[in-house]
Amino acid sequence: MKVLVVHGPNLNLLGQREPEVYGSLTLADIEQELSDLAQRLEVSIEFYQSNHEGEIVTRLQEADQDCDVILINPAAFTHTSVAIRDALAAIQCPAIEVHLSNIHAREEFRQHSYTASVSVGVITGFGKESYLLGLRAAVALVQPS
Ligand code: CA2
Repeated sequence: MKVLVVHGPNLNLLGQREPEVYGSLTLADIEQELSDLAQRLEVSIEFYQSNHEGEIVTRLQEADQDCDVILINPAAFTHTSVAIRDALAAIQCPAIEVHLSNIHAREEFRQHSYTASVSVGVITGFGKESYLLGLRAAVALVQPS
């Protein structure tokens, strides 16, 4: 079983600015924790980060061929991207949406997600734990006990 983790724009800056909102861990720190958990759960995991909407659309289309489940933090594209929504809707591979912050407790423009309704579910507001819970949810989805 293979999980693809997709990080949207500016998440490569994690840990460098706005630690009060997004925590002080870097993206590499979060990926290390996800890799450790994936090893314990005996699943393979791959990471992809892009600041470009079209590149994310292309990677999602490719994921349909090489992955079983997607964990995605579309970042700002959550609130703007019909293209990423359409890509998630077009592929067979299920997706779980995650956010570090609680998007429903923030500015009004962050409270709507274009991608939530084409995802299996959304985990938002638990910092790095959103990703770790998302990975557990992804494994449970594909390998129900
Ligand atoms: O809470 C989340 O995970 C978000 O997806 C993060 C996005 C934001 O646009 C969403 O509304 C919620 C922002 C990711 C970029 O994070 C930064 C990290 C360091 C410095 C500046 C931005």
